[in-house]
Amino acid sequence: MISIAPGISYYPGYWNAAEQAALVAELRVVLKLAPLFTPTMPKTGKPFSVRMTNCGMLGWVSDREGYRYQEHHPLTGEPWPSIPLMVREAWEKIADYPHDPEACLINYYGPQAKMGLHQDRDEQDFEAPIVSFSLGDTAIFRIGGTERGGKTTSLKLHSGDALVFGGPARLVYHGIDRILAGTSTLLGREGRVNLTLRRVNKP
Ligand code: MD3
Ligand code: FE
Repeated sequence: MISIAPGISYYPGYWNAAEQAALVAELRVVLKLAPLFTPTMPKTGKPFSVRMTNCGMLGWVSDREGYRYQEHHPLTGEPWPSIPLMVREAWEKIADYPHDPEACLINYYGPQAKMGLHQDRDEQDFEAPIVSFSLGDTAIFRIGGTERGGKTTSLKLHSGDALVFGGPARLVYHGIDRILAGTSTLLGREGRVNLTLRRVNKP
């Protein structure tokens, strides 16, 4: 583990190659039950370049009505599938938080997808950390401070890496500048999957 700033723990290569393949197999089951959807921006309805789905009791969605967590898939109306056991066990190991995650947001980036700098503040509970896992192509991740317009630095996230953002880092600005297409063969196609495990409500 490498501490890259107060509240940010970086675990390069947290999952080995066999574990990454097992995780992808678990995610294929989740994606069959809860297909990727294209979120849209509040008010404007502009589509995100990232496609998403969720597993867990709650899932994050965005549409013209706004950003929110809800119990059902926006297209199928079904409850989200459960979070794979190996992912829940990883949270137990590295989150340093005594309650289970409620949401696991699954982001899929095609080779052209990106995510602008933002804060994650749709949760009620900022005491819990957010844990992220990267799979597939390498991404250029940008991270700033808690104020918009502050200094930022970038970090390459590789397949198998884990990051924990807690305490003073829970409300930092962050985003994905770009995907380095073709840097991994794990997914059997170009692109990147990111999982973020979240606590939404206060325990
Ligand atoms: C720091 N995802 O889903 S993961 C997101 O790679 C999101 O898909 C990016 O930002 C991705 O909201 C970045 C790393 C991450 C996730 C959530 C954080 C860093 C964070 C929340 C607070 C602070
Ligand atoms: Fe985020």
